[in-house]
Amino acid sequence: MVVWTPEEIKTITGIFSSLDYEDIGPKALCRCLIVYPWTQRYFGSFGNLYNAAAIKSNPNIAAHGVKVLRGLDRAVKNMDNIKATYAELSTLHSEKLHVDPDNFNLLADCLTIVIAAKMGDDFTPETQATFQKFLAVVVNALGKQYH
Ligand code: HEG
Repeated sequence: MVVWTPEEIKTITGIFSSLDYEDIGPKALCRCLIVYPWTQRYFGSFGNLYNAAAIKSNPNIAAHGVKVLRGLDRAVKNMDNIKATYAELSTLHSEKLHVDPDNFNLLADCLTIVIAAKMGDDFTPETQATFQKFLAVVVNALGKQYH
């Protein structure tokens, strides 16, 4: 059972309340697809992913990036119950989409980098520690239904 301090909850809700999903979501997903090109295999029906420019201007990828952040929003709103909140999403990624769960960490790291770049000096080591803890819980919950 994950325990959150009031300070950690404040940090996480603070980050997400000031986040522009339409900006950060696409940037994080694009970065993941460009830096780790094997992650592109799950998006074969999304159109042109030929190079970095194509990925960054692909509207289906942008829309999916926003969708992923909205998915994270559910974890923020249910911080004491992330595992149960993500049970169905985990089953979907495992049984239907067959997404290798290692990829959750890759996307989480890309999201951290994009948010760090956006927040600049406000992304202190303490903020990073809390954000990494949050993402670790999310990644763990998304991997729960794999067997
Ligand atoms: Mg996943 C669908 C969230 C990582 C590939 N992802 C979805 C959906 C959500 C979501 C909310 C829509 C589910 C639905 O339609 O009911 N994804 C989500 C989160 C994270 C994540 C929160 C991790 C932080 N996803 C992830 C990774 C990959 C991936 C790492 C592949 C590298 N997701 C993926 C694909 C779909 C979804 C291929 C289906 C897209 C579609 O066909 O529309």
